[in-house]
Parts: sequence; structure tokens; C-alpha cells
Amino acid sequence: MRLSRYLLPTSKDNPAEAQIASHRLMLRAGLIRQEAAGIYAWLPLGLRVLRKVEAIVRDELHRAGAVELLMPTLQLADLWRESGRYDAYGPEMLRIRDRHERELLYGPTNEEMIHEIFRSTVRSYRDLPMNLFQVQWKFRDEQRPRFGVLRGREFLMKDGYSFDLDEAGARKSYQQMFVAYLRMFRRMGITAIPMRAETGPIGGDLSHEFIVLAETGESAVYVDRDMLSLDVPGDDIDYRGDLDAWVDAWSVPYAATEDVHEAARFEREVPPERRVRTRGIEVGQIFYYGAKYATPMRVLVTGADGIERPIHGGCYGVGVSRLLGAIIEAGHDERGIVWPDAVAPFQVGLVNLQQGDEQVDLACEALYKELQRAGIDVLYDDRDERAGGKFATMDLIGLPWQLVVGPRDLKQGMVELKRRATGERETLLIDTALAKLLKDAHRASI
Ligand code: 5CA
Repeated sequence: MRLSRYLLPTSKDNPAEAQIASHRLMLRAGLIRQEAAGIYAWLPLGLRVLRKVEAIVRDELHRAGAVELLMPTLQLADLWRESGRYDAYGPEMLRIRDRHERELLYGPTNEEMIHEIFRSTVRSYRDLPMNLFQVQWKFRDEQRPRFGVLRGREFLMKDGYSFDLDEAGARKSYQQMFVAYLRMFRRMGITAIPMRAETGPIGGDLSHEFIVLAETGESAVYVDRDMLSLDVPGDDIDYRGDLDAWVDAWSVPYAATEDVHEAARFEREVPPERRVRTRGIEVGQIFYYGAKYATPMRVLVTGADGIERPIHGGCYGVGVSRLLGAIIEAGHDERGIVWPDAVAPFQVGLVNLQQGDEQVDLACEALYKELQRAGIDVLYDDRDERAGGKFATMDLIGLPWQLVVGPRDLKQGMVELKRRATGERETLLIDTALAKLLKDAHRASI
């Protein structure tokens, strides 16, 4: 991509309305634009990251055996009357009427609709277990939308739903999602810690929130420091095998949000030097809710014994758009964003220090083509701008590598390669720099 043809409205000034780093940086780096309170347009650079996060979520869920579908954002009120939630949901639900005066709503979540789909398509125990998910926009008319995408009104969620014949099956499905979440967040370059949670309006008796530690998070959390260095399963994980060991490793050490925190237990179980008291951002939540929806909505399957029973369900949410905020809270410095490689909008920023200089332009064009041919996403800053401005833009948007081409080094056949995260710079022969980027791209893709 050529920056001269791109839409990247960056800004030096801190937007007055943004109170925390991720919100400020998402606006300043031209990732999003606020169109109304809690409602954002995704500009090209932000959209690239959103799509990368989404792709990791999808990939890990497929690996765990879940199947993707897509439901509409608008739902009939009558469907929600079946579960009794239409009246219970309150002012967070955006209610709409169409030209025929039919009552609709913009979905804040999809338990009712997925149960309705399942009810009309699946009848037999032979089709179970089944785990269906979508990545779709949601609307919740939050009283206080704030912190940019961290608490929006319109936001992108991955919502998944499992269907099992009995409680044992449902707990297994819950474990599969628990483990898939460990892997997906680690792949995004962040640590999200599962913490026991209240179930709230979704219902049920078992739930975990996955929380990224950040001072700016909305809830206070209490964690055993040992949780920060736990391993996650490799990609050879067998989701159909026994997952107890992984689930135990990640749920036995102390980790709790303020809602369920027990101070006495924390002090009894965790030695003082390992007690972490901080705040956190909830990037996902999983629930086992049994027959809470299946019973009122009559979602029944016939078992091997010929008897019809309500299915046992669970649901599994990931805040896809919120994750961008959480990833930035966890990765930035005073100059801007520092993207983890796996979700960076481009891997390399190619900086032409002397646009219009024939030799420099030629070298940049050749590098640009070469990187693209190797399948590396590269953003080429080919604008006619001062070097200082170009460097500041690159640092602000946080691409993992900057490849800088200027007339002086080029006379010796050299370019400069800078790693954004460490600030480390090396002056290298063009081919050496290219080889290093190719090797890094290869490492990142395995
Ligand atoms: N039906 C279940 C999951 S299938 C559900 O709705 N769960 S939830 O309420 O916990 O939401 C799932 C995830 O969406 C949350 O963990 C959070 O990361 C994200 N989320 C919730 N509300 C917002 C919001 N207002 N802005 C951005 N992300 C949000």
C-alpha cells in the first residue's frame, strides 16, 4: 500500500475527549473516527487490525471444532418474548419499529436466535455436540460509552453457542472454549487471565471472564503473579481428549475480579510477593447456562432412549473490537502504538527519506515490490514530507519494522532497519535487510 494513496488521518494533538492511552492513540493514529457517542467508523488502518484479530479468533475456534454462521443484526421482539428477556433487558436494548409497526431490536446478543435456528434444524442426539459461532456487530445502549472501543455502543463481538445432550457434555464444550481462548489471546500477543465471574443477564451457574491486566481497566482484579507465566497449549492440542489439566492449571491459582474477590482467601493462598492488585479489561466471557433458554423456548432433542429433553447450552463471547483497545493498552510507549506482530496492520513501513531523488525512489520501488512478492504486508511512505514527520508517523502507527531508505546510506548500498518495539536500529546491506525481514515473516507465520 502506498501512503500517498491511503486514508491515514494522523494527528499530533491529543483529542480532548480521550482519557486513556488506547483511545487517544486510536484516534491519533487514524484507526477509528467517532460518528456518534460510542459509535465508530473503522478507517482503513484500524480495519486491517480488526480483520487480523477476527482471523485469529476464527482460526482458533475452527481448530476447536466450532462452526461459523452469520445471523442478522435485527431481530424480532417476539423471539425475545419467548425467553422472557424482551422486557427484562431494559434500556440497553435498542428497540425499533418497521413500517408495518412490527417490533424489532438491534441484537445485543443472540441466544434466542441461535436457539430458534437450532430448534428448527436439529432434532436428534446424533447431531450433538454442536458448537456454532458468528462474528457480528452488536448494539448495547450503554449508559456511559467511554474509552473508545473499550466500551462502545456498537461493537464487534464473536458470539458462540454450544449445544449438548447433558451437563457432562456441556461442561466438556465449556472446557474446549476455555482452552481455545487461552490460545487465541496468546496468539494476539496478550495475556488474558480467566477469572471466575458472575453470570449477569446471560444467566447460568458457571462463568469465566478473560481479563487483560491494565491500570486503565474498568474492574479491580486480584491475581497470583504465577498466572502471568503459565504456558498455553501448543497447536497439536487434542480438543477431543482430556482438557482437565489445562483448565486446572489456569483456574486453580487465585485470580478474581472485585465482584467475587475474597480477601481472606487471597491472603491465605497467595504469598505476599506474588499478590498482584491491579485493574483489568474483560476481552471475553464464557458461560454455562444449561437449559435456561432451551426450557422456555422448547429446544428439545431426542436422546438414544427415544425421550425428548431440553439441550444444555453454553455461550462464549469475545469482544473483537474491544480487543484493539486492550492490545494497545498493553503495548504502547510515549511515541505511539507498538503492535504485536500477529495483529499489526502491516509488518513493514518502508520510509523514503528523499522522495523525488531518482536513486532513492528506484531503490524504494524495488524493495516495495520485493516485499510484496514475498507476501509481506508493507506500507510505503512515498509522500513528499520531511523525514521527521515520516518517522513520527511510523512510530505512532506502530508497525513492527521500519525500513528506511535515504541517499547517504544508499550510496553504500545500505538501508536502515528499525525494530519498533525495542527502538534497535541496524544499517545493513539491502539484501541482508530483506533477508532479515523474510526470515522474521517466516518465523511469525509458524
Ligand atoms: N452472549 C454472551 C456471549 S456469546 C455475551 O453477550 N457475553 S458478554 O456480555 O460478556 O459480551 C461478550 C464480550 O463482548 C465481552 O467479554 C466484552 O469483551 C465485549 N463487550 C461487551 N460489551 C461491550 C461494549 N459495550 N463495548 C465493547 N465490547 C463489549
